[in-house]
Amino acid sequence: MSKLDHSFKGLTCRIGVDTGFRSAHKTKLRWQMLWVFNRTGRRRRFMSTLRRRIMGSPLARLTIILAAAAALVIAVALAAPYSSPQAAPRLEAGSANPVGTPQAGQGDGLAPLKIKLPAPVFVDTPQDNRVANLEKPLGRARPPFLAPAGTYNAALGKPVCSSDEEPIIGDIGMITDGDKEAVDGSYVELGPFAQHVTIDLEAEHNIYAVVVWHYHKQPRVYFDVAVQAAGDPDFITNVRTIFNNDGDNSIGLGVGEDMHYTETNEGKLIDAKGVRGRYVRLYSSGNTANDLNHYTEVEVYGKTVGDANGLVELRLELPRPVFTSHVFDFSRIPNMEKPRKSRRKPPMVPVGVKNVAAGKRVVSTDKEPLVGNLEQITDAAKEAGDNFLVELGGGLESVTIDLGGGYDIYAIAVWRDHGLCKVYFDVVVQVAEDSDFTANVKTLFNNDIDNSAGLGAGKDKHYIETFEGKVIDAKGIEARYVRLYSNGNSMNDFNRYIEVEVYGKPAK
Ligand SMILES: [Ca+2]
Ligand SMILES: [Ca+2]
Ligand SMILES: [Ca+2]
Ligand SMILES: [Ca+2]
Repeated sequence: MSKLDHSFKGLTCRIGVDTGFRSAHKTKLRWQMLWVFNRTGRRRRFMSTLRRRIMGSPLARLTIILAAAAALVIAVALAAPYSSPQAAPRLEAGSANPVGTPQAGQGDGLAPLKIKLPAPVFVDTPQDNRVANLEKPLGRARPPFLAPAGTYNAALGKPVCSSDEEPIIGDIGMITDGDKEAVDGSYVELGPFAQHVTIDLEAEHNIYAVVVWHYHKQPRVYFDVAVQAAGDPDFITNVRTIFNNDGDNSIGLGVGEDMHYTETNEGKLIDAKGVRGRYVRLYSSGNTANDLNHYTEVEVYGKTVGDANGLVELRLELPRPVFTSHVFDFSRIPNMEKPRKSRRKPPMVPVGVKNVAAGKRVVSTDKEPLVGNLEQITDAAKEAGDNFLVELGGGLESVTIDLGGGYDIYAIAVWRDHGLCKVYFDVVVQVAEDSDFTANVKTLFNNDIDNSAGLGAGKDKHYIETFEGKVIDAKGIEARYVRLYSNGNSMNDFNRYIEVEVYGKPAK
């Protein structure tokens, strides 16, 4: 099996978590954490009473130790599975509201964050509760966290750097790759003692929450966890600390007053209260199991702050990535786009730009598609798979979308066939004022380098289909009709579409 095949398998086998039987696991895991927490607290109080008695009566030491052993056995046995949280030890202040809930007076427009949780992993490792200032587990699911509508995970696929540039296990990019399962191959291991990682959101955001999963395969506690946001990569301007449990200021960011907490599949959700920043840095220095530092995933929920021109990053809803082991020598195709390691940087668009192609009428040079029907090109479904495909005949074919009126168009996103790794030929995208493409015709993209389609020789590059689609920057051009051409692909002569989106605003 090639290395590529192996990584494909690794990625695909993790898709589709969170199925039914796991909800019982979650309940059991929560219950177990709370029970262990309560039990440890009782034992701690008992032991301190015991010590006082031993100090007062040294001659009775042996008797007391024997009695203590018996009492401990009884105490453990009495800590019944459903012992109530009220019976818990003293460490409850401060953890009563571990989830940052919305501040009163933020008004309408709040919505619960949709945080997709990884599968809980059950390992019978007892939780180490000797950690000072440890947050009490909730014993139930974390309540929803409300944030302004339209808040999204701005960290997904964004670049990360680290104080340890050569991790012991994994690579730094895994911190924002969307995979948060507690399995080998899904976490990064950084060197010992204090280390930090910095995520570049690539634009200023109002940050409402940071969710971090260090390593949730065991109920560990990480030390000196601190999270900061800043306007610059060196953390000099506008630095804000949004979490800090470094109680003795050993990492030097100030004495942290937040509590230690135990890793779970829910991750740690930190209320960032809308703080503004482009860079988010996370510190830690070892954990209850070892001196090393781990990250499985970090999510930063926020919204972009418009730039000086009031522009924001275009937000696309991406379909699920699907990988195939189809092997093709793309170096044989001329003028190929260089594959990107990180996700594509989206174009900047005015606030309020929407997909104006959704549900709009589509016509084609091939009136009877081989697979599917033309409406599916604008039906908003864009997952990979036969049910979502429209396949047109062989050779040069085009589809035309009528937006139903004039729009200022800022971007066009095209998913042809991202379930298979292939390259389409003679991809041309045009817009026009009329359906015959005679008035105000503008070519926005053209990779027909030999002008075989007759629309002029194009200079744009060939690209491989992926779940990210192809996004073409249209810079606010006014038009009513959008036409897309293609002429077969690297596998066969047919022309496929899964979805086309046109981002715009009604023209004034
Ligand atoms: Ca990850
Ligand atoms: Ca410390
Ligand atoms: Ca051509
Ligand atoms: Ca579709």
